[in-house]
Amino acid sequence: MSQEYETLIVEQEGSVAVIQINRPKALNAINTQVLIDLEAAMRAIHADSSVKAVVLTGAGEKSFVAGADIAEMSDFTPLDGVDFGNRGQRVFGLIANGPKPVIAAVNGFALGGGTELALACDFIYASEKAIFGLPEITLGINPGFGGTQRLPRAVGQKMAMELVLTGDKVDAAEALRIGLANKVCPPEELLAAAKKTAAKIASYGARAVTFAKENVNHSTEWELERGLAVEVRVFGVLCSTHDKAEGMKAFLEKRKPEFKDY
Ligand code: DAK
Repeated sequence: MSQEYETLIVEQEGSVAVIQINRPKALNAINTQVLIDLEAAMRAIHADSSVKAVVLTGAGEKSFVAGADIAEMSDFTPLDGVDFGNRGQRVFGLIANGPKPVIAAVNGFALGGGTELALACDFIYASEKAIFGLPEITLGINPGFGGTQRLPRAVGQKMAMELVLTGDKVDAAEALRIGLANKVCPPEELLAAAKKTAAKIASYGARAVTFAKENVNHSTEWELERGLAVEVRVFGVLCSTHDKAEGMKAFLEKRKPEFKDY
C-alpha cells in the first residue's frame, strides 16, 4: 500500500483505501499507464488484509475520468486495440469481481471509459456536478470497457440502448433517477460520504462481505436456481466462522461485535 504510482494517488485511512486517478491535465483520461497502475494497485489492495474497502475517484475538481485517452487511441493499430481492451477488461474485472468492495465517487465528468469504470465498481455515489455518458458512438467506435454489458444491467436495456446509441450525457439527478447512481451529494461532501459508507462496510467481517458481493454479482450473471443454491451453501460456510458466532453472540448480549475476518 505504500507504493508510488505514476498516474494514481493511493492513500489508506483506517481500513479504507482511496484511489485517485491523477491525470488532471487530461481530465484523468485512461491511458495504458493508468491501466497498468490500476492493475498493480488493485492487486496490492487484494493482497493487503488491512484494507477492507476501496473508494475510487478522480483527482481535481472537474473530472472523475473523461474516457479512454483519445490521443493515445488515435494511433492504435488493431493489435494495440486488442492489447488495450484485454488490459482494460482485466483491470475492470479485478474491481468488479475482486474480493473487496469498491465504491465509485464520481466527482465530475464520467464519460466513455469513465462511466464504464464507475459501472465496474460495486456502486456509485455522484457529486451534483457529475456528468455520465457513453459518447463512443460520436467517435465512430463502440464502448469497449464493458459499457454495452454493464449499463443495461444497471439501468435496464431500453434506457441503456438510448444512451449507447445517442451518446447523450446525463447529469447526476438523472443518473440517480435511472438507478445509475445510488446517491447524489454536494461536491464538497462526496468523498466523505463515500468514505463513510466504505468504513461502515469495512467494519463488518471481511469474509461475509466478500461472499455477499459475489452472491449479488451472481444475480445478474447466473440463473436464479444456481444463484440460490450457491447462496445457501455460502451461508453454510459462514456458519463455521468466528464472525458468525461473534455477530450473533454480540446481538444477544446487546453489544458491538468484534469481527476478526475469519
Ligand atoms: N482523452 C484524452 N484527452 C482528453 C479526454 C480524453 N477522453 N477528455 C479530455 N481530454 C483533454 C482535452 O484534450 C484537453 O487537453 P488540452 O487541449 O488542454 O491539452 C483537456 O483534457 C481539457 O479538456 P477540454 O478543454 O475539452 O475541457 P472542456 O471542459 O472544454 O470539456 C469534456 C470537457 C469532458 C466535455 C471534453 O473534454 C470531452 O468531450 N472529452 C472527451 C469525452 C469523450 O468523448 N470520452 C469518451 C472517450 S472514448 C476500448 C475500450 C474502451 C474504450 C475504447 C476502446 N477497447 C476495448 C480497445 C473507451 C473509449 C472512450 O472512453
